[in-house]
Amino acid sequence: MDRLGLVGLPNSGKSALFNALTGGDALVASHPFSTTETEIGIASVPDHRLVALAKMSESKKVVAAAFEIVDIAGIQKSTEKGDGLGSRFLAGVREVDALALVLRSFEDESAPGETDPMEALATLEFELVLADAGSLETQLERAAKKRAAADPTLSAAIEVAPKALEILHEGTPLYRSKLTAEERATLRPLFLLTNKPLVVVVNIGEDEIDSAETTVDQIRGELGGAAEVLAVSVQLEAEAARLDPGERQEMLEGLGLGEGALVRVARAAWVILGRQTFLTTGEDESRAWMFRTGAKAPECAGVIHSDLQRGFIKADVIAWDELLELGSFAAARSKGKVRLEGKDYVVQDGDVLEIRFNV
Ligand SMILES: Nc1nc2c(ncn2[C@@H]2O[C@H](COP(=O)(O)OP(=O)(O)OP(=O)(O)O)[C@@H](O)[C@H]2O)c(=O)[nH]1
Ligand SMILES: [Mg+2]
Repeated sequence: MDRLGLVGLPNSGKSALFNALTGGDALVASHPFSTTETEIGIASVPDHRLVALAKMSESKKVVAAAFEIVDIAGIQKSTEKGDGLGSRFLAGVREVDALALVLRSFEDESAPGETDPMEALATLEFELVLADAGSLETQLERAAKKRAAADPTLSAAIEVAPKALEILHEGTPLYRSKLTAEERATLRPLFLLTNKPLVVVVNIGEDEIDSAETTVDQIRGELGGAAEVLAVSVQLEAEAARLDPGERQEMLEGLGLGEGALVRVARAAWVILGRQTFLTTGEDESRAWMFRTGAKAPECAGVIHSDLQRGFIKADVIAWDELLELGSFAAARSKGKVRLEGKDYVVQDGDVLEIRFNV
């Protein structure tokens, strides 16, 4: 399961976003550093394709795609007095798959904090770069001491590391740098924060919904293609998340918030992580599965179970909407609409699969 780590300045709305995404109950409070313990929750992502297929198959169980959300303490400017309580909490997001920077734009006098998203971005990037430079220096020293014992993935990473350190010393996050995709992949075992894919969530006030696109464009312009950027009215979404699904939909639509933050954040995360969805459906269970964009049928079978990858023979494949229109796998088969695909088939987003295997 992919993990998304929330990073932001104090009182930016990280815990409120955490609650909106996970339906959780993290402490949301108007004083800075209200979060002191790293909290992990599961965000189960609504998918209308899955709902329709489950209904078609009268499935007993429905399992949505999910990811883990990690909420940490607010990041403090290290130039300010004290050590910056939040900075050591960055360890809590070292091992996530992607970072979500929460930038506050909403105004609220009772909750002191930075409300200029561009300022917040600059501060956070500075702190992330500082943390990465420190971590990389330590790792390089350690590697120099025991060069002989180094394992090969790590030694490849250590070879690219000086170039990365130079970039960090210039104050540039690695996701903004000219490092190639390959170099970034090589560096992955070093768990650097700015080497992770990035989603930026601008937390807008209820009164800013109409002007949000301007702010989003500004951030996008600043970051170029380095991140997925979206605006979320976190407070409203957190309130909506407490309702049951029907009422939530009604509230979101009433406010013009469409599918809601969860679906939008999930989509942004999956774009930046290179993930797509395939589905399985039957009487027992309908389920959405995440797979690596570009993966072939056996790799996708392996997402379900390693036996299915090992013993992979063929996959029965049909697009979800086509299947829905035909009403069942049996009907689709009798009309010759189910394709029998082999091990070189590149699975598409929204494919429904039945794996034939033999172990
Ligand atoms: N008006 C408004 N208030 C918000 C919004 N999101 C969060 N808040 C308020 O801002 C305050 C801080 O929210 P939290 O979610 O606790 O912020 P945080 O980033 O987790 O803060 P720390 O854990 O202290 O770093 C709370 O009083 C929230 O009610 C929003 O979208 N609009
Ligand atoms: Mg918090």
